[in-house]
Amino acid sequence: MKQAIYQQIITRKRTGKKSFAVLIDPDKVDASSIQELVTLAVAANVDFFFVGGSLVISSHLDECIQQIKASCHIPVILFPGSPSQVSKYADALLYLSLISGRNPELLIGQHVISAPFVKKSGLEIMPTGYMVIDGGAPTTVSYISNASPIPADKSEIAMCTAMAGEMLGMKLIYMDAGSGAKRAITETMIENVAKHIDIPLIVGGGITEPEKAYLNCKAGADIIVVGNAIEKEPSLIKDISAAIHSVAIVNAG
Ligand code: 1GP
Repeated sequence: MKQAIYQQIITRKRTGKKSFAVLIDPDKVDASSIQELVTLAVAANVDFFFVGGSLVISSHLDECIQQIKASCHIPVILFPGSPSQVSKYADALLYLSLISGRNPELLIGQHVISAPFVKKSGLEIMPTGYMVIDGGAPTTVSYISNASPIPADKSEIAMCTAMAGEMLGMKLIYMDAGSGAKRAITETMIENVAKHIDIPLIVGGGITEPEKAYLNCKAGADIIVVGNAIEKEPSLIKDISAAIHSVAIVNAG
């Protein structure tokens, strides 16, 4: 099993470095906007591209990833909304199990159906406990999965869910308030979850400002994901990246 990207994530965590992932939804970009994002991301030392969306309607996922790969060395990690969003051109795949929900299809059902296809892709597979947190607006994932998000003020539910995910063998935990969330995840919840797990913690959904990204990292997030805000204002990449990379945690371990 390939592990290069995961090792990179782990090494960054061990050395106290925070990472920035720019989320690209193939439905919302064209060749020229991809080029602009890549140029800005390279200049800002962005660590990863996440590519995917809850509903990828267009069919240019492969082309989108090929274009990114041809223009830079930033690793491309698939963040799929459904099993059809797999592209062999990416570097790795967040193999998501919706552990905050109780829909068996998104916990294991779709994985069973797509397993041979996913394995054949040759991608690095990163088992990820995916937790949707209430962000004040119904998310596509909650609607489609018919699964309610974890209430924003129930840190202990988030903490226990993440701990269970880690003990079940997940390699990453992704806490998501949903794309375009009205309220991003609170630092209280991030801190609570981060304190109780050793695996890297990804946080995203509704982050629109460098300060919020900075505070999320201080609270214990290892990777910050931003999509919507950058779609609206690509130049934000520079400031958000600088804010995230300015957080250096002295790690005794
Ligand atoms: C959504 O976490 C991602 O799944 C990013 O959210 O688009 O709100 O930045 P935004």
